[in-house]
Amino acid sequence: MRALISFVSILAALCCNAPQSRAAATVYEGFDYPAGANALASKNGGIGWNNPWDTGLSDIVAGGFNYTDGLGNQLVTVGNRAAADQNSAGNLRFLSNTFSSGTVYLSFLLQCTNSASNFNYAGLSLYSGVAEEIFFGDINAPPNGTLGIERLGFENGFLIGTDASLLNLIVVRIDFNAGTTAGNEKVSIFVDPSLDAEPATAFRFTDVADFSFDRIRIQSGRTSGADPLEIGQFDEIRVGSTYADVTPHTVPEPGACGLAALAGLMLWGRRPMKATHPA
Ligand SMILES: [Ca+2]
Ligand SMILES: [Ca+2]
Ligand SMILES: [Ca+2]
Ligand SMILES: [Ca+2]
Repeated sequence: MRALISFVSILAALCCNAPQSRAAATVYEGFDYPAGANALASKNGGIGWNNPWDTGLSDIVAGGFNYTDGLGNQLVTVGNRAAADQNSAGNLRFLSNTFSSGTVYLSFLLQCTNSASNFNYAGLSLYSGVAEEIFFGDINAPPNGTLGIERLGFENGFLIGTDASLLNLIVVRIDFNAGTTAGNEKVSIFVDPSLDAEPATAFRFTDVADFSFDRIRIQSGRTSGADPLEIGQFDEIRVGSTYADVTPHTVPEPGACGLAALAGLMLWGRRPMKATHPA
């Protein structure tokens, strides 16, 4: 039976994931750059950006992050990943557009090292010009090591039950001007969601103070010298106008896999039976 299971497992593994056509993100950064220390500075890849990354000190690390959801769907990825590895010396980059109305989706992969310590942080921020407006990641405030959202100058929110030390896919939906106060935003966050459809449940913040954004920053740091530096590793940053825009993926082909497995089982069944008792 163990051999049969192995055989079917191999068949399943041979069934490749099929590409699924998807609407494209309006902003994309897969960090398809050569690995190296402080190597993100001045890089100019991706789409939807107005200029290169600035001269911050983030590294490019060999090997991109990947994400597979519970259904076997795999996020489309390219290239390597970035690591914000020096104290409050991350990288910023302007977008081609200013986002301030309608529904906007943002997705990125994030894994934080040393996240559980007090007063250190790592995350992605949305800026309006020189002003940091909102931060997503591990906030430099308790409960430490939990993913959260910080609207600068306003309240923090925490995504209870999440763990910033793990590799997480974070999908943020911003409904501009849909907050409970006129002009404010409604923000919904999905952590490690299914890629094929927007989940019904989310961490929801229904009255986030009014903001817009035209710039993105990746950064980590600490606010107390007693704490180890937190390192945030980032990959596959996307902005789009639909959930599908920011979750492009390949899907397993159940039809082809099923047929292959069935054919394999039929062949298996034609093997000569082993005697279970001595003749
Ligand atoms: Ca990548
Ligand atoms: Ca560095
Ligand atoms: Ca921390
Ligand atoms: Ca607004």
